[in-house]
Amino acid sequence: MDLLLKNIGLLATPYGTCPKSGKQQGEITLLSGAAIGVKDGRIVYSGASDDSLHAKETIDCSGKLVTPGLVDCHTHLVFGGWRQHEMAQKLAGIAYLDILKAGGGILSTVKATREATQEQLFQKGLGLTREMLSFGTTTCEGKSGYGLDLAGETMQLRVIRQLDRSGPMELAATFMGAHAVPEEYKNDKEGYIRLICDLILPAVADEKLAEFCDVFCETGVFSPDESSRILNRARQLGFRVKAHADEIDPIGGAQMAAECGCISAEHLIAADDDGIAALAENNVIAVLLPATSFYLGKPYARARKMVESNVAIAVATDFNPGSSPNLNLQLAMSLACMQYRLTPEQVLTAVTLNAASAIGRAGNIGSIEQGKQADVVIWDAPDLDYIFYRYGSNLAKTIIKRGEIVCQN
Ligand code: IZC
Ligand code: ZN
Repeated sequence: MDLLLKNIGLLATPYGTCPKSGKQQGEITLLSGAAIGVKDGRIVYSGASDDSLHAKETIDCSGKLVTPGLVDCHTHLVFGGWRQHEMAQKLAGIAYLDILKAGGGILSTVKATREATQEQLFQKGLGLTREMLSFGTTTCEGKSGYGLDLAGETMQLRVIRQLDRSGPMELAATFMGAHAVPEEYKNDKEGYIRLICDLILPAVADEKLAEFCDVFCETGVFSPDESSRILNRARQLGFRVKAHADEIDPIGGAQMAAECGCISAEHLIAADDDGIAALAENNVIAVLLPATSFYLGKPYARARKMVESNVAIAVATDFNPGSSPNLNLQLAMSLACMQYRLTPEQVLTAVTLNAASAIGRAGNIGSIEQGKQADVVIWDAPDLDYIFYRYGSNLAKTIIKRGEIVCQN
C-alpha cells in the first residue's frame, strides 16, 4: 500500500455505484475506529483499523471524521468578470429575470467572457478550483453558456478541459449554449436554436469537448418545447442531457426533463407534484441548489416531498456570478439541512454518491469503498452532525485526491 489513513474516529460514506433515493438516501455506512488503504490512487482497503496494516506513508487521522471527497455536480465555473453591481438592483427589488431581460445578468457575463482570453479564463478557473478544493470539493462539473457563439462556447469548454488536465480538481464538462439568447439573436430566437443544433452542438461533439448538454428552461429563456428540441438533438449526437427546470416559474420543466431522458433536472424550486412524480418514474436525479434560493431570496425546493416520492437528490453550489456567487459546498450542505430539513446523512449522500451519479461518475467516485478512486476528506470534526452544526467555518482539514494530499487547511 502507498498510503494508510489510520485512527479514523468515524468513517461516514454511502455505498455502491447507483444513486440512492427514498429511505436509502439516508442509509450511509458509519464505522468507528476505521482505516483506509490506498494503492496507485485507488482504495484497496476500507474497514476496521488493524495493526497488521502497513503502507509507505501513514496519516494519523487523530479520531476525526472522514468522508468521501465532495462532488459539486452543478457549477458555472468559467466566466469573465463578476456581477457585484447587481447587488444594488437586487436590493432595490428588481427580479433576476428582469435584470436579464434588460440585457444585464447572464448577458453582461457573456460580454465579459467574450472579451477574455483562454489563458485569462484558465488562470481565473485555476484560482477558483483551488478554493473549492480547500472546502473539500474534489470533483466538480462546469458548464459553458457565457460564450453563446461557436468561438466563445468552445473556448469555455477548452478551459474546463485544461483545468481537468492540470489537476488536482477533476472536472466534468457540460455544454450549455442554451443558457440565454445572445444580443445578436435578440429578435431571432429560432435562428439561435438552429445555430446551436446545426453548428455548435456538432462542433462540440466532434472535438469531444463536453459529456453533457444542459438548457435553461425558463420563462423568457427557452420554453419546454424549445428545450426538448435542443436536448433531443444533443442526445442524437451522443451527449447525456440535463435541464435547469422550474427554477423560477412552474412551466413544466421537470416533465420536459423526464420526457427527454435527462440524467438530472436542476433547481426544481417551483416543480409541482406531477413534475416530481415524472422525475421519480424516469429515475431523473434532482440536483437541488439551496445557496441559489438563499441568494435570490426565493423559496426552497420541496426536498422532503422528493425523498417521499423516491426521487434521488443531489445538492450542489450552482456557483456562478449572478445567482450563486458561493463556491463553498459546505454552506450549501448546511442550508440543505436547515432549509430542506434533510438529515446530515441524506445530505452526505446528496453531495457524494448522488452528485457523482448526476455526472455519470458513480462507478469511480462518491463513496469510500474498495476499487474506487481515493478521494477523501479528513474533517476537523468528531462526527457528521458537527459539520452541519458549525456552518460558516471551513471544517475540511486534509483533502486527498487520487491518493495524494492536495490541500491542508
Ligand atoms: O449567470 O445568472 N440561473 N443561470 C441560470 C444562471 C442562473 C447563471 C447566471
Ligand atoms: Zn445553474
